[in-house]
Amino acid sequence: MIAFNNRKESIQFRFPKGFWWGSAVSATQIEGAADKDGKGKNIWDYWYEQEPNRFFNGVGPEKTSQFYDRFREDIQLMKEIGHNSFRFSISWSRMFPDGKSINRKGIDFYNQVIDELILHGIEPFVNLYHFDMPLELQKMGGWANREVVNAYVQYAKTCFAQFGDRVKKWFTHNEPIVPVEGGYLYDFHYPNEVDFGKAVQVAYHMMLSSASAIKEYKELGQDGKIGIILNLTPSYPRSHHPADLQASKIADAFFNRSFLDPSITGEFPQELVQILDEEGYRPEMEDGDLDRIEQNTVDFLGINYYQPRRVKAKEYMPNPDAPFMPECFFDHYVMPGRKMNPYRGWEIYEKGIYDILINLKENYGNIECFISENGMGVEGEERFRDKNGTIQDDYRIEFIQEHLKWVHKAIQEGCNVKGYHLWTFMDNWSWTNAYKNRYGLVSVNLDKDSERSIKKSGYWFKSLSENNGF
Ligand code: BGP
Repeated sequence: MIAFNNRKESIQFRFPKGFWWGSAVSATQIEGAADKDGKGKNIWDYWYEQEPNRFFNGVGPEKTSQFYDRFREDIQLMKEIGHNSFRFSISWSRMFPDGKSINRKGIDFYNQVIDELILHGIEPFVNLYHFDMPLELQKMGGWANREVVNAYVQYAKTCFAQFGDRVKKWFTHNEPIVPVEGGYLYDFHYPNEVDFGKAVQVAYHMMLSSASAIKEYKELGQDGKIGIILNLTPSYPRSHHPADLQASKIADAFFNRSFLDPSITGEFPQELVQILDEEGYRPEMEDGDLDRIEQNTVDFLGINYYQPRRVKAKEYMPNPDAPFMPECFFDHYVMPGRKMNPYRGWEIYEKGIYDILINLKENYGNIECFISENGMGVEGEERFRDKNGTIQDDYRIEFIQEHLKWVHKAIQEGCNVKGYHLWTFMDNWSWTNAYKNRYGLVSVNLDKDSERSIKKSGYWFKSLSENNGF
């Protein structure tokens, strides 16, 4: 075991008392047991059956880290690496295999996970939707169909009733913009459509589902909090030229404010509403919807931050025959000299996390928030395993530290940040990328029956949590 000599007096970046240290996962990415104990299929199980070649190395969601069968071992490891909190998602299709009738064994499983976490002094943070639409509901049109909003509300109510006595931190969605982008604009999630109008309808229904679940939660009077988790990609213009500034503002409205504003303020951003109206893409709504959204805003916010978005004004007129897209209003821009993660093609810009927090403080009433995902994916990480079997991931420790410095600065300046969760606890299957990029504090050796071993970053995380800083 690696011991970090992190003496209390040498802590330079100390975080507020009670700071939440932990990590996040999602059901489809870790559970496995895709058809065990009555679980129904979700869109990932189905899409993989249809098109296995779309998945890295042809590996599908059945080959995950086996959390369903090994959760006690994993929770023990969480404890060992200093977690005081942990976010997971509930698999909707494990709870409601056909989208409508309940599976008692699904309830049993999550009860056991929650109890085991609490037994180990780890607070469960529970998310209701992480990209995994039950197949039977997708057959009805998924989020494009308003009836699915009702099914989701039933599912949410069941979860609150079954688990709400012990779970006090709830989230309606993780990164709701991603299924919109992946499923209806850019072809990286099922159902792989490219249809801007449908994308808008899907986004609207997801937002409505979030407000509806919040309403139900509040009516139950359970003494917990409910929020949403958004992937915020701060939008930076290429220059201060008004055309670049305007392009960046529109990108921000599409990709950040579309969910951020209604979730926190109860209102959609005017810039976006105007574009949708002008272009004829206003979604179908019913009377009372906007009131419901306005009256059921979040108690707190989870922020997933990986990389910024760099934007410039459009250089060419969009092709009039091409499908309508957000990119009709801006172009992406590669900033010269930007810092890259050498092991995965994403920009690293640590200050982005600070800019997000300051924006929340200045423009969103300094809402209570925490970093709900941030992390470094590494392709081919096995090559960093030393002769004792430990992955020497110093790059990950540095990545976390550099981001935490900015979080610390934001807190010093009054931002209302309560915690930091890393993506992720252990290496896991990730959507079409399958096992390509490893993110865990704990490695999962797929060649050895998913054997777990704590990485150097895991031991470091323990010292981080114990010292409440570094
Ligand atoms: C976030 C998702 C996670 C996870 C992570 C890493 O957007 O919430 O589910 O996938 O990104 O992404 P990837 O594995 O594609 O590098």
